[in-house]
Amino acid sequence: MLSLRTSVAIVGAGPAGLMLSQLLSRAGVASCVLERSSRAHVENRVRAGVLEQGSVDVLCAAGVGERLLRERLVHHGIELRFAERSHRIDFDALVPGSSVSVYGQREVVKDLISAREAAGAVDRRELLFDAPAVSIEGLDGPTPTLTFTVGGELGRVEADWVVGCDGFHGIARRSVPAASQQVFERVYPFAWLGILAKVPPSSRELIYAAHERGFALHSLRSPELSRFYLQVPADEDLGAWSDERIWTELRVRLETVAGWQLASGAIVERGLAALRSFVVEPMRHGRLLLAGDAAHIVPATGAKGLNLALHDVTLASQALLDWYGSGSTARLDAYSDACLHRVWRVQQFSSWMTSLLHVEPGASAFDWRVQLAQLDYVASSRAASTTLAENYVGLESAQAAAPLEAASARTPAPSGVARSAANRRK
Ligand code: FAS
Ligand code: PHB
Repeated sequence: MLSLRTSVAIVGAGPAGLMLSQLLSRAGVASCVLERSSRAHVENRVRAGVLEQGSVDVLCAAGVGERLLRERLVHHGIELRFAERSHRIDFDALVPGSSVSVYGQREVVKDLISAREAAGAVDRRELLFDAPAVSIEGLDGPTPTLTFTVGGELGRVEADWVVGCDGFHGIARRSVPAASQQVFERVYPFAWLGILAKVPPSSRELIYAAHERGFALHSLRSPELSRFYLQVPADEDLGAWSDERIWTELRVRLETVAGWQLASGAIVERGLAALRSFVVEPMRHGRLLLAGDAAHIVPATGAKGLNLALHDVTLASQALLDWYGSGSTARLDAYSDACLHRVWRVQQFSSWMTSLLHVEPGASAFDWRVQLAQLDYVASSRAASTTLAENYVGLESAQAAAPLEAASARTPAPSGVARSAANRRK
């Protein structure tokens, strides 16, 4: 039996778990990360691609921003494509000073693992791969304990705190009695077929295309690598999609404006991803905090999953560092509500963007016309475009770009409304 003792035991070495261990380590608080998969598997998982400025800022502040700042692609807009038209959502015009960064999630993970390794975490068994956590006990007491397996051996970690960063299929959320949790879920009646292709992008910015046959997304990773997604039925068989069929369908859904052509190339990775909205409340139980996909899933349409995960662990690290520093539990007590406030904002945006761009199975001709009318409104109304832009770049980034007090000074709330609301509360 391998016995370890640490301050914070972290389940999962995805971006959330790795980032949390990096933030704690830089502040002198020890952690132990247990990861069920191999390092190679974790480093090669192709997933998210878009970082909000707030995420870039926290990665830089955590000392893992050097390659990110060197290799990222800064984007100042996205394109909506529908009804044989293209409309650019211009972040600079709508949310002055805002942008997003295209930088693959697996690059973020590689940077974080490199930083943890350089700090000696792997040598000191503070980051263990091929080490699945199998149980979590004692969450209501001062010393929760994890058991795990590594190299065919059983191990246990004693800690002050456990943070479940083990994703949607992890054990942390399931270690809490169901009666103590409330689950909110929507499974969408379609999925995404995603490919990574060795072909220069055919567009400088991301193209979100709404088409009667289904949604398509042209994203990218570098000047040589493009990322694409196709809406497919929820129970689709990946084997039914040859390379040729994938490129043909991408062309049908993306080549809808005069003069624009899609370049194709070798597909180096492909996969199916279900689309789901999921939230578990609360995100804390005694000495267990939940963070990232372990607590919430958003449909990838809004490019938010990774950004939400990094936001959660930033709050978790601040809360834990307060406790270790002064014994204060204020941020720990507020952790769940603080995370959930942003989680639900992002849930609303991601589900709205998903319904805006995808075709529900069985949708009627009327439904499609209504959807086109909404797309046309978003494309032509400054207010609607601004709503999309400020949520897409991330509200903190939007507020950082235009401080709220400046905005409210320009448009003071009508006193009548404020008064009547106050009256209603009496
Ligand atoms: P993760 O799921 O990334 O990491 C959890 C880790 O915990 C994994 O490494 C897992 O192996 C480990 N683990 C699980 N159980 C364990 C146990 N018992 N013991 C030890 N370790 C355990 N988001 C976007 O913004 N854009 C996208 O395009 C996008 N595409 C996606 C495609 C797919 C197929 C999936 C599944 C998700 C996608 N996401 C996307 C969302 C994704 O990026 C997540 O939001 C992000 O990975 C969240 O990070 P973590 O919370 O760290 O969870
Ligand atoms: C990606 O590049 O993987 C990506 C980009 C934007 C999204 C979803 C995925 O909305």
